[in-house]
Amino acid sequence: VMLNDKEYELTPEQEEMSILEFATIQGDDIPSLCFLKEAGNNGKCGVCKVEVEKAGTGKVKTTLACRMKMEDGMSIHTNTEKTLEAAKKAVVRILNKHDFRCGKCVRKENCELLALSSKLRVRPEVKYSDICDDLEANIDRRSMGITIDRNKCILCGRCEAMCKVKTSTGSIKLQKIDGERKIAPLENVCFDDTNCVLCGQCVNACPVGALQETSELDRVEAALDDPDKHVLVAIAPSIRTSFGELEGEEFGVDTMKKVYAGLRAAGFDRIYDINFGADMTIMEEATELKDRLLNGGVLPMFTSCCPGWVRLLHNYHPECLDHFSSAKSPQQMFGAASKSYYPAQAGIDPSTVYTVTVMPCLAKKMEAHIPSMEVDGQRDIDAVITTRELAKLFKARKVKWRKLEEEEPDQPMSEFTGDGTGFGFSGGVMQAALRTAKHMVDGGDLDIQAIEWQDSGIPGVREFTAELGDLKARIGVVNGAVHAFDLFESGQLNDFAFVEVMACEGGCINGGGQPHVNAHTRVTTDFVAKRRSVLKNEQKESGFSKSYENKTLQVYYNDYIGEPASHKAHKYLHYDFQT
Ligand code: HC0
Ligand code: SF4
Ligand code: SF4
Repeated sequence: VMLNDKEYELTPEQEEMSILEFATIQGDDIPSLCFLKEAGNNGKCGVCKVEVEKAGTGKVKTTLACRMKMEDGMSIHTNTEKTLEAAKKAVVRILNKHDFRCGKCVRKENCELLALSSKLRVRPEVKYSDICDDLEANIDRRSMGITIDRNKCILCGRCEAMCKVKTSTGSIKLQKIDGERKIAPLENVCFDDTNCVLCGQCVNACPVGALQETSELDRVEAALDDPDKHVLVAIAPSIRTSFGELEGEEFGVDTMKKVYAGLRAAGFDRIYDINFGADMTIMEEATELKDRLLNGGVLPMFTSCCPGWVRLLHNYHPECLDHFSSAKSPQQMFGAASKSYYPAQAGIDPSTVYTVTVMPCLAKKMEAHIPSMEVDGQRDIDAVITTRELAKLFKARKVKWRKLEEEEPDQPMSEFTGDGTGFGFSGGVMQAALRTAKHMVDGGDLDIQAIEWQDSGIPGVREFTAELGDLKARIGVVNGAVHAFDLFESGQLNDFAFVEVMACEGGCINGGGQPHVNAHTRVTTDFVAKRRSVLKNEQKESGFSKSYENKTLQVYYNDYIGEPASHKAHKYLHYDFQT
């Protein structure tokens, strides 16, 4: 085939591709706003016009690049006067219905519509205030996790497609509401009252500022400005590997120590790391697994640290709630310790402590809001901001990324192991829990590098057989919400002893609060693998250290909690996920 007068030989795989996808892989930037390969979305925006001459026809046709498949002998031109005019026209049509005031928009740094409008040098012909006099009526702020601003929505369908493909819940849809096509949660009720898992993958798919997290930045800023509050912050395992993307770094840069420095510069009183909480979760979860295996408890045990997965099970399989580990997630365990152990050590009044987490996740906002996630009247967590919100906080507080030097976090709640770090990617929680469980059962060591994962035959589910004492346990790792349904449909659920589920494909490194990756880069770069490599590297640098080796955590148990699963541990570190 010829693409812009350059010749290419099509591989069998490329013969199945659309012109748009093929050209994108060759580095050609055909403009488009609705194309999202991984969700199979295309054909809605009308921007990607190209000129094509099929072999032997002698006729040049203008067509949508996303809708036509590659064919031997084709000649394609993506950059002609005609295609440019068609793209401009289509973009102006979209801009005419779009609130094109970018200055205050959450996506101004990386909006795909703004980038394309600048590239094509087009502007709307209509003033948005002439067609809409009540902006607020178009904003849906009901959900704890997701806010919809329909003034920005371009009806590209990417969110709907992403939700369907990645979760199969179909929780967000283009629907006729009051005679107009609008994007909304199913039946236009609040997301939190639907089967939506609040994973936020729809938000990640949005090319503009129409879908966003429900922000808690105002509350965090108010706490920082309140002299009577002692404000703690802790970052999730997967913030260190993605935050740089928002400050102009490449994918896969480890920014952990600069993030600590930035948080200190932003005015937080204490800087901690949720990886410590991850080690806490492992101590409790492994103890519970051992107990269930040896004493005939409910199996398989399910991980309970991903609130997207927790919602999914509540909504679709409430009969299985007793499979959840009762261990709180690292976020909530850390929070409970920050309101009990920390004030006791520091000699301060727990009611003055305000605990903020930085999470790659929208469901974590919901988890922190669960009314009973508190101990002795102290909320475990007071506010949750996403990776993206952290970048906005740094801007608001005039923290200059380029000027930051690496700094260390505060102690005692920041020592962590390689196992804690692994929580950020799919499979990491499982490996960590099994290593500690094995140590507890037979004193042995599980070499996580030597684990040979097998394809279970169930889509998106990996497995291996772990040996714990005399027991052989079938272990499953479910990579993405949609595959949790595959596991249930397989009829094999009860053959497993322990199952990890992360709602987002790849785990939290690809969570719904992470930096946006545009549709083009999603085709050309395996950004999830690059983010994962940072965490794997940290694990290696730690010597693959294990949760039960965390010295500070041992002190916490010795001085404060007693044993894992003790009465006190249950009070602070466990939760009844069946409620
Ligand atoms: Fe995750 Fe977590 S690993 S869910 O992805 O378990 O959000 O990064 O913080 O809590 O540790 C998210 C990430 C966390 C928690 C941890 C777990
Ligand atoms: Fe679907 Fe997840 Fe978005 Fe809910 S948060 S609408 S489940 S993609
Ligand atoms: Fe949140 Fe991580 Fe679960 Fe995604 S995988 S919903 S980011 S906890």
